Amino acid sequence: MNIKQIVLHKLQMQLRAPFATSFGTMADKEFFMVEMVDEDGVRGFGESVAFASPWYTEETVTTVEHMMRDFLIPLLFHAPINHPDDVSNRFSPIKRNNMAKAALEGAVWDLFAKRKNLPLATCLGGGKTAIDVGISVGIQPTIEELLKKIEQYVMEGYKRVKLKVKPGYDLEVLKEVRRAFPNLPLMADANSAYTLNDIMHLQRFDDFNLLMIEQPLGQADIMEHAKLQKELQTPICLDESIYSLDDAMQAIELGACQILNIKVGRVGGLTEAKKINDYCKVHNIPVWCGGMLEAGVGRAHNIAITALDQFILPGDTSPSNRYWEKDIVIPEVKMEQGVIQVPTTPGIGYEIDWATVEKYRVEKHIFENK
Ligand code: OSB
Ligand code: MG
Repeated sequence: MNIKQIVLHKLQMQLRAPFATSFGTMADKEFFMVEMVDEDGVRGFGESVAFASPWYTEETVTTVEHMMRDFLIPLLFHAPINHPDDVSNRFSPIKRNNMAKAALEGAVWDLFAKRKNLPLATCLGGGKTAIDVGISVGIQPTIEELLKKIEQYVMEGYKRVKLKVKPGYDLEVLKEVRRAFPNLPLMADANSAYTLNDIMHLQRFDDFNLLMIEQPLGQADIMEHAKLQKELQTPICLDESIYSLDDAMQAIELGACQILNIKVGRVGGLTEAKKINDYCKVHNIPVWCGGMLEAGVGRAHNIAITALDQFILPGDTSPSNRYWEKDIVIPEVKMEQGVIQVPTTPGIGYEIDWATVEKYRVEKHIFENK
């Protein structure tokens, strides 16, 4: 493949409802949709998942733009690409900045799959025809409102509910939710809101039969999670701590987690996500696909990677209408009876809704490979 042109479409979209976590509330999302054109006019699409501010990882929309423009796009233009797996090697002189890398690498994967006339999931080695869907529920103003929301989500068919928790919004909330929904597959995500001083407090989470507790401790930590896991019955799942296969290997070897949340952006792309999938399969570690409140293109990439068989647990990839009034892909991502069908058409399997892209677009940057 010879990449001839890359267009970065910066979009600003409002969430249908604000999303609150242990470190703040998001009401809208600003991000780049990457459009990539090769010498035959085939087009691939990617999405950068970084937020406007660096509260989840160090990346932001602005750092992603800087990295793509000044370092990563020139590397892609430098020489033809034989296979999407080559992109991560090409990018390896640039340290981290995984979400910027993943946005471009995702577009290369889509382009590659379209050239092969195959679904992206198939190219990645994913054999599932449908994926199980969970939902991540932000922190709510009251427990009553939370219970009402969960009731609605259960009726809509979601197969697993994840609650955002933080000190002061945890045990009481879990107790009430468990009381109302004794058999619901339930988990908690702390986004690093606790420390090792909270061991006794976190042990009380064991009373609620949770599938797992996600990222209770420091966003870069592995050691302390290993210490904590020894004191908990509830499996720990790592999110923020895992940037690469190397991190996953360390965490698993040290016993820092029993489950992994794989986010394609956080680990630097689909190739790295696939490597983590393969390693976890050998080591019997179930994985699932996390979310970054993606628009349709990022959502489609998540669906494709979730088609791999080690993605055993329902993920956070919910349908378009959970987030957006109008998504940027046609058709929108739909859930029926708790599953999303894996597309069978080439590439990401969704078309771009250009009218909607133009409606939300605030900037457009064109890069030509001359
Ligand atoms: O920790 O998984 C997380 C959203 C923003 C930042 C971090 C996280 C989340 C979610 C929601 O939990 C995932 C989604 O629905 O896309
Ligand atoms: Mg998380």
